[in-house]
Amino acid sequence: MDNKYHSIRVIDSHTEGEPTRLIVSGFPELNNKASISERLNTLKNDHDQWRKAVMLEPRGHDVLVGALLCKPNNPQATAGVIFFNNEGYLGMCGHGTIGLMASLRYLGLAHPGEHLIETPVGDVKTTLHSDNSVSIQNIYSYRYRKDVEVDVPSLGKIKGDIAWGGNWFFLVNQLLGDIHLHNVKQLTSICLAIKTALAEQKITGKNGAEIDHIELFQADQTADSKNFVLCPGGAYDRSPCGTGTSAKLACLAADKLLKEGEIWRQASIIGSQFEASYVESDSHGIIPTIKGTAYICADNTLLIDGSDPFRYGIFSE
Ligand code: PYC
Repeated sequence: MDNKYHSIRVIDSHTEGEPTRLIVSGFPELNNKASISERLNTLKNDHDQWRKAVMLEPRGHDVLVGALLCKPNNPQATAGVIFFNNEGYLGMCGHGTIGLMASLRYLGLAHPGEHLIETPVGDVKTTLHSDNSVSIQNIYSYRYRKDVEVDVPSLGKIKGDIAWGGNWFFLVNQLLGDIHLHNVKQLTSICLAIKTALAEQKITGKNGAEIDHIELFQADQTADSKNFVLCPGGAYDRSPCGTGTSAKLACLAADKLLKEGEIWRQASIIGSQFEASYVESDSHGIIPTIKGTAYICADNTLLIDGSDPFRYGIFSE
């Protein structure tokens, strides 16, 4: 092949409708001795153009979550992973970890059984089941604040809980719009207005962390609840969102509405579902387990032509 092309091998999958692009090779070497969070910082500070090349148009799009396959520090771990999207980096990604496991299985790098995965925010235990479904035992999740009021122009005062499930979420139980695919535009603008108001009113997660995921809920006939999750890049999660479901379980546990070990079925706006449960961790938080299924969509080589003015994607500074 003409050596003006730089090749990046990717495996694309979707987990309950939400896509993950696993980067198998072609990214710059990050120091394998460094922790996964240190490697995330190196990627972000020194090589961010490669994230843009695979996440932004014309090779990517705003719904896609990227997962860079990394050599783990712990020899007992199967892999390390750094998650990102069109906007930047994610601490953890539930649907992405399920997609990662399906892709590792496709590549022959993981067989049914238990696998430890290193992420920038901690280790995640996963189980690859023989029927292709995957369970992930997420990191410590907790509700940080209950019934926080935010004044949202055009909506008025909205109450929500702030919770951590590997990303920061603002969870609104009040029905603000029908959670249905025909209503995505309205739900998106509601969530964007809430996110902007939270930032303007300096309502944050712990230690001033930005709340970058907004989650709305509605009753559902086939599950315990249906959600709509707006992700930081402005796209909605097609899956029920692994970290968002973890944040939901943390709130349910704190309100004593769900017992340890009890199953919670969280549906997404497209009707796909995660099965979730938790074990208590301490008086404040829980360890959630999320189960879902991912399917392989493509085994691709992305080509980056050195003379392409859009080789690092289409973006505005
Ligand atoms: O499944 O945790 C998740 C997730 C985060 C952003 C998109 N999906």
